[in-house]
Amino acid sequence: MYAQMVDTGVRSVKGQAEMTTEERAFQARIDADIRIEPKDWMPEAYRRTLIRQVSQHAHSEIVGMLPEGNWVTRAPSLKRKAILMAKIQDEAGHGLYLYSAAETLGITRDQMVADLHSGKAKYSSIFNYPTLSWADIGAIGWLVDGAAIMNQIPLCRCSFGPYARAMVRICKEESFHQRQGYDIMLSLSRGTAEQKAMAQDALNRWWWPSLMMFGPPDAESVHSAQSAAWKIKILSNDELRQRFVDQTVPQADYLGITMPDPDLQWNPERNHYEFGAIDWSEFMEVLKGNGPCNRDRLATRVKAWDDGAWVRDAAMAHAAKRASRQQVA
Ligand code: BYC
Repeated sequence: MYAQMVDTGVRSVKGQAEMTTEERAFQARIDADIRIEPKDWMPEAYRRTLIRQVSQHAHSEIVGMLPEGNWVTRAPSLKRKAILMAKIQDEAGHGLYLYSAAETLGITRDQMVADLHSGKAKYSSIFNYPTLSWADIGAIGWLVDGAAIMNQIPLCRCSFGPYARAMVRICKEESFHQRQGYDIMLSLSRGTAEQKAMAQDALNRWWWPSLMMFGPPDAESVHSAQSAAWKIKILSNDELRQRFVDQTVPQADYLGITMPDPDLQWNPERNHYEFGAIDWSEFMEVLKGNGPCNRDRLATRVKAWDDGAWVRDAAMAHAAKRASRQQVA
């Protein structure tokens, strides 16, 4: 169902018999856990898959600043405001490392930005939901950064060197983000009845979209098989989602708030939490641009880019002037 609705891209895994000599040698390096570096030969589809994933990851970091930016001026204390600003700046940094990693694959930053602005390139579905209360900032740190870490720790071992190395620092910073979110949720859930209700309401709205962050079910994931063979993906969408649920449910219990899932239950035989059905039609709508905030997020990014044109022009003029002075000298 899902596969028919999206741009299919790379789907099946090439067998050894279909590979060229170069492709076989490349796959042997991957199988031996030898990192691929930008100047190494790589199949065109490997390059394209990485450009797609890394640039979309970078866009997610950049667009991800917007829902949180909405609360900087309304943070409940100076300390919370300083922490939130530091977190948002970290996200900008993550976007920049990731754009740089993608550039090593032969795409320009201007092209990546143009693809985001035209709607050709995706960013994480999660950032198309609104932040309605301060508790949402807690829920984003706890759940969204928690899901991001779950996905990104394995990426530190992915086959493409620049992406794997960028992930190491990003994961360290994300774990501070997750802790700050959980700390907000802890304060609210230890607070007044009204504050606890805010924490519960935020969990109710962010839980299911957080589970969708891991992507479609494995059986319907267009890119998974080839990305796993190339070790771009180390764990599958469903494996990561299950790990996230298993890690997060006890954290909700500790907060004294309840997951909005009547089917959630511990299965001692599987040693996992079973959870209810995810509404994949909602996910598809968000991917198609029809989430609650898609249009607003994109319009805000495009405006920021247009408003910043004079800064880019000034930097280019300055660089050109310096270069011509150096030539004269
Ligand atoms: N949202 O075959 P599949 C963060 C797309 S934010 C939107 O499974 P793949 C943070 C997918 O792109 C987290 N689109 O794909 C920042 C593909 O469409 P295209 C960002 C999604 O790539 C600030 C199609 O569905 N993290 O860190 O093998 C504050 C088929 O899916 C989503 C990353 O980007 C989605 N949720 O697997 C706080 C991690 N899911 O491209 C936190 C790196 C799927 O063919 N990315 N799609 O048009 C990945 O690990 C993988 O790309 C995914 C998807 C697991 C997301």
